[in-house]
Amino acid sequence: MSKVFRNFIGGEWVEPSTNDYFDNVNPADTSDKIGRFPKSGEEDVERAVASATRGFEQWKRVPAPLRGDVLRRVGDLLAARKEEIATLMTREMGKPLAETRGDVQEGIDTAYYAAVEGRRLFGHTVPSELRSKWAMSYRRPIGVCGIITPFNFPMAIPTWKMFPALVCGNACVFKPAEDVPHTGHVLVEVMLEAGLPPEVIQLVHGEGETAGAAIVRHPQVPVISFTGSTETGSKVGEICGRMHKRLSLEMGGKNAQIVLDDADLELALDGVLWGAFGTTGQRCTATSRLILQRGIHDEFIRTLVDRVERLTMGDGRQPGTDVGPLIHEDARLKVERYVGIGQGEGAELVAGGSRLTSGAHANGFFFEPTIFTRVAPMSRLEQEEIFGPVLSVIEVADADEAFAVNNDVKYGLSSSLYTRNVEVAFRGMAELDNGITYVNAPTIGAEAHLPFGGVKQTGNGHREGGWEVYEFYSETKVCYVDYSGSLQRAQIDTYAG
Ligand code: UN1
Repeated sequence: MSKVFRNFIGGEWVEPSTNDYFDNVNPADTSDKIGRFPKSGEEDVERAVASATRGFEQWKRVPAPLRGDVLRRVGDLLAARKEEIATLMTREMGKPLAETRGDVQEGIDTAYYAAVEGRRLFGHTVPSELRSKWAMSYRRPIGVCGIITPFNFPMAIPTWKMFPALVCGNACVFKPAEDVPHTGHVLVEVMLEAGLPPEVIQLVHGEGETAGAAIVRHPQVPVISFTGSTETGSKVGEICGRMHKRLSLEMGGKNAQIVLDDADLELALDGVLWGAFGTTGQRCTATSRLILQRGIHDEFIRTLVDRVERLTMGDGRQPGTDVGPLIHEDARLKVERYVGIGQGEGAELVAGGSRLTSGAHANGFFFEPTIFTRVAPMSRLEQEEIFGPVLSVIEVADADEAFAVNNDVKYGLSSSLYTRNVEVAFRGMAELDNGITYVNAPTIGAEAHLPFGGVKQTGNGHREGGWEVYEFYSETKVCYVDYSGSLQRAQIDTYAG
């Protein structure tokens, strides 16, 4: 019998109103059942929001530096439990231990940044155009924030959203992806142990279409932050638009690594292996296109294929595993479908292309790291997000053509440019249409203290991480204090003696 987990609603661990549960399984071995988690319904969300509203009334009055202190303790507790959390995360999500340790570290970094931000939350004091008048702005909390997160970064992404929201004085209703509820459970445990008042955080497990949708639609949840597919993001956006909610969307990518003839090829090779096949390609920032300049194309592909064939796939908890499984069978079917689409479009399959189904791979959702060359710009393989270990190679004549190919997709999260030419590097930074550009580093690996997000269909203009996210989770209030003792009319009396 696997363990039965609960929601955290109204300050206590409770069963779902539906009395319905789902199984959380290890994607590397589906016979390994981790636990049963609540399939929550509308009523659970209703209770969570009512409780979070009470929590908000209390929490918004706690001075921001003290709110920050709670987050510092969260960081300390995550650091103390890092290895344990990384292990349970690999078990439910599949990526190798080195990566899940990194994921927890991103949460720790985010906590410590948030702790310090509690002592800043800067507003502005500016001169008034009138005499004896003071003008200033400061940041106020907003209310209950609905936090809906994906499976690929079970710790980092929830912390990117919740920690700034909390330091700003908001309460959170958190629905982690149904593939990674265990990490979500432990995160909430840690937040409570650190001293967060119980009603400030609510954990509602369940499916996007039911629990997630109920949070998005709830009139007492004025802020929604969602990371997931562009398709679901559009649905969330429609509802939030109609209800005038504040919404942060972080969605798809079709990120490219560009390698020019003058690049350090060994460095570029290490970069693309990590960028394309790290997290089994299941990152919004994953390298799914490799744009190679003609002069180095053939040699680069030869070495790349050789290196890819030596990657070890398996259980991420085993030492020596380079690449873990996909998250579930639907993800694997999608990858398979795109392999078929690529072949149908005339691209050349030069590595991988198949599921692994025998021996140690028999019970997991494994799919070989896959490379297509001769991929035509504007083909479906080149344009659409696959979210798996599939790399499409496009050959170009020069840097200008590489930039054009990079930009000719509907997404715009990250890009990477390998060159030793400083002029071309700076031109790339200016011309590549992405929220993040790396020079001589892969498309993955954003740091928690810088703004994270993309242009075009990747997002809706907001950023997570860094200093910018604090603007999303707070409302700017402006105060004017007139101590002149007489009526002064702005724009009219400005120049009056
Ligand atoms: C994501 O894939 O949604 O930059 C987040 C990176 C990580 C975060 C990825 N720090 O690859």
